[in-house]
Amino acid sequence: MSSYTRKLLTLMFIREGEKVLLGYKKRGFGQGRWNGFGGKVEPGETPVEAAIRETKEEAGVDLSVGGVEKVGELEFTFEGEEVLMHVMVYASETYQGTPTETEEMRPAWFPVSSLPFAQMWPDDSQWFPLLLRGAKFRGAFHFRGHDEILSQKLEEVKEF
Ligand code: 6OG
Repeated sequence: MSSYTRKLLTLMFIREGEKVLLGYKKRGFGQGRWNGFGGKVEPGETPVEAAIRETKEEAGVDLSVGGVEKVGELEFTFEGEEVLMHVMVYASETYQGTPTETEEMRPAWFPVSSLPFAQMWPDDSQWFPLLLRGAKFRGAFHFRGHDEILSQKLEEVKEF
């Protein structure tokens, strides 16, 4: 058994009617892919505070704690690597401000019926349908490199 160093991260999806706001990651981990907004939870922050801060930093929009809902928990591991990414997934149906390109992300709205899964992390096509129908979920994905899923678990949960 290998022991993992756990890293706590956040991932935020803003939804407006039949559209979802994604960001094209211009640099760093996941570069070249569309994803929600998020990053590491800093010491002294709750995960939801981190999720709101990261969304402001990366997309320039303001969210309120009351408008944010936790919808998922995902664990990612990578063959040969000792890090376990524990990602808290959030959704918000309200926001303030105009999504704006930043150094890290280029935001764009996508219709829920045509999300760019070919340019997203491969796990996303598994759990996005749950997110889109308002279900809550827990999942774990083990990767080889960044493109191949070696094993996975995914289950719907009633609440967190
Ligand atoms: P920074 O390095 O930008 O945080 N993340 C993933 N998101 C998806 N959809 N699938 C994955 O499969 C992911 N692994 C990490 C969590 C990294 C951001 O990327 C997310 C964070 O929001 C492996 O600070």
